[in-house]
Formats: sequence, structure tokens, C-alpha cells
Amino acid sequence: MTDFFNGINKVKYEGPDSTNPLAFHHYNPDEVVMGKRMEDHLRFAVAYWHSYAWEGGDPFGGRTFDRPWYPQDNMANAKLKADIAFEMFDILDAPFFCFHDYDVRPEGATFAESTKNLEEIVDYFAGKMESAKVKLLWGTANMFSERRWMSGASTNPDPDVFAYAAATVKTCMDATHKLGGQNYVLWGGREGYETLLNTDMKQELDHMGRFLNMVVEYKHKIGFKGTILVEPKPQEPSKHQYDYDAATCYGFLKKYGLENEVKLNLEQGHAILAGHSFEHEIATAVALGVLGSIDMNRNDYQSGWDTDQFPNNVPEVALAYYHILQDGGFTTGGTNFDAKIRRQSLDAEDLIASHIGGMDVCARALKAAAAMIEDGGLSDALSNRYAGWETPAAKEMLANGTLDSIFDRVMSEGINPQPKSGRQEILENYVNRFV
Ligand code: XUL
Ligand code: CO
Repeated sequence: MTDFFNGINKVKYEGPDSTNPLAFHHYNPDEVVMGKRMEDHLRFAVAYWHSYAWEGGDPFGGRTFDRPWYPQDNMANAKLKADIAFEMFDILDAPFFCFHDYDVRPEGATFAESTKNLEEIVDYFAGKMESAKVKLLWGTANMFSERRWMSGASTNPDPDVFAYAAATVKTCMDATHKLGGQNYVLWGGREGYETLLNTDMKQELDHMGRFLNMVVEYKHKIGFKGTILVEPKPQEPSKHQYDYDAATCYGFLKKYGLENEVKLNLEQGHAILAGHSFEHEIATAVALGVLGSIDMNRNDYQSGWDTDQFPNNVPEVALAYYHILQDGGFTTGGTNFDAKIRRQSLDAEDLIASHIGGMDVCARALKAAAAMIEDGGLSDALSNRYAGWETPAAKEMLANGTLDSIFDRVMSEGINPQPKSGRQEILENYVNRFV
């Protein structure tokens, strides 16, 4: 036991009336919602990068945090960081965590040294996971921070960078597989461009498609049973990223023959950056059959950049879970807090409180979503709105109609559509009863 979280006990559910800031007020893992334990619905994960690797810097200033595992450039501190991370997973009773290679091991002078460092840490994690409750939701490779990635990873004009990226992903998939990870994520941090003046977009997209096919081939080769997930984001760090949003990613997967092999990891803040709502992105993925997992956070609606704050808006999150539950809920996916405390939140207690808040917001949202589904008001409204399509004439038109035959029917039956209210405010008022 380290003394980092001294005085902070395992967080317990104490109910909405408790005034204890370090208790759960709404997240009650064992509470059954729509026939399933809350913990099994939400499948929360702690993100290693934000909670332990990020040092509190912003574009105007460097590190604000003081952590016993700094500097993060040696194996002894990487192990201390792991000790403290696993203590936090236990305090929160977190069922999952997620990591990049770069978060957990020091960068070596060579690829071989970085790989050796990663393997040593993976063994260290595996030892801890034998007795810990926490499991790995997903692993991933950081192919955006080091200088070599500045012009992209698989989309880099330099084939040596493509090779370095392929070798890196192999090591991270091996690590994920070894730790029993349930998914493997690819977020295209710099898979995009700064200017079209120096970019052959077609060639870069073809390389990215070939790369993702290699990932899928390797998954099958090693017998990894988890899901491969791509994470959309429209920009930042690149000016334009190829995996812009859910719809763009689906088009990409289709073009490169991967729509049945790869699903999406959707992030709230990325949806906002793309000019969408989170539920839009989730509903799009559900409609296309590629919803995999979510990165839960919130973006500042004024600043226009990816602020990765913990969620605090129950009505918004409720609509997100509504669509997830309507899709049948998560299978291998879960709710990863891709969220960081503010750089002025210096204390160990802030790390715990932020996750408690996020988990409570999601729990309230899940309960509201389930209540709306059990009540059936929204699905009844949808059925009514589309009821005309249940008639034999409408079904026949869709199945066998041609412009000619439909023209004849409109003429002979004198079809003259009568507009009906979309009842938006009534539906918004309905949702408001549950949130
Ligand atoms: C960056 C982001 C990443 C991915 C994993 O915006 O969301 O943390 O989730 O690489
Ligand atoms: Co993310």
C-alpha cells in the first residue's frame, strides 16, 4: 500500500440523501435496472492517461500536479504509478481500466527498448490483476505524442513511420490480448492533414484502410476475441482527421471491407466537436450496426476545443444511454471516462471525487433512460408517427413500387398528404419528467 490515497476509504453507495462527498449517491452497482445489475450495464473504466500520465499542462503552461511517480521516464516510477492506479481502481471498485502503451511505460531510446518496457509493465499489471477485481476494457497505442508521428502514423508519407506504427500496434494488441482486454481501440490522432497542399488524400486513405485490415488479420491470427474499435474525432490535433464522425467512419469501413469486423468507440466531446450531439453519434452507429463502446466526458460548449471534462449533465447523458439501451446495451463495450480533472484540482481526493461524480451522473442517466423505455412513451410516439408504413399499400410501395406505378396510384387514388404535428415540445416535456 502506498500513502497516496491516505485517509480515503473504499467508496460506498450511501444513497441520494448522504452528504458524504466521497460516497456514491446514485451509482449502486448491485441495483437491478431492466433486469441487469447497474455495474453490468455501465461497465465503467478509468482512463490511465488522464488520471496518471497527464501532468496538468495546457497550451500556455506546463505541469501543475505533483505526483510521487514523476518523472515518468523510468521503470521504477512506472511501477509506482501502477501501484497507485490499482489502489484507485480498488477505492472506486472500478470494473475496468483502459491504457495506451505511452501511459504505462517510459519511452525507450529504441523501438526494442520501448517494447521491453511495455512487456515488463504488462507482466506487472498481470500480476496485480490476478487478485484485483479490475479488468481491461481496452488497450491502444499512442501514435500521436512523439515527434515521429507528427505527419500521421499509418497515413504518414514516410513508409518507415507506417512500419513503426504497424510494429507498435502489434505490441499493443499483444499486451491487450495478454491482459484479457475486451476491445482494442484505434483513435487516429494524427491520421489526417494540416494542409491539402502537401497531402495526397487518396493515397493516405488507402494506406489507412490497408493498415486496419492488417489489424483485423492479426486479431484473428492471435485469436483475440475482443472487438476492434475505431474512435471518430473531426479535428484536434490534426486540422482535419479522416475519422471525422460515425457516418464518415462507416463509409471508410465499407470502402475497405471492414464493416462487419470493426465497430466504433464514440466520445461525447468528439461528437460536440463534429457539430453533433452525443445521441446523434450513438443513434447513427446503432442505425448502421456499429456501436461498440463509449468514451464518456463533456466538452465546454463555448471554448470549441476538446476539454475532456467529467460529465455533469444528466438529461444529455440520459438520451445517450436511451439509445444504447434500445440497442440492447453494451456487449464488449463500456463507459470509459476519457475525462480529466482540471489542472487546478491538485489533490488525490480530486481524482476520486471526479470519478464519483461521473459515475453518479451516468447512474442517474441510466435509470432515467430505463424508466423511459419501461414507460414506452417515446417508442409509442415513434410507432404512431410511422404507423402509415404498417399499411399493406405502403409496404407494397416500398417492396415493389416503381416511380411509374406510384405515379399511377397517386393519380388514381387522388393521394393528397395532410401534414401532422411532430409534437417536439410534447416529447421534450415527456423526457423532462424522467430526468
Ligand atoms: C483523444 C482521445 C483519446 C482516445 C484514445 O481525444 O479521445 O484519448 O480515446 O487514444
Ligand atoms: Co477518447
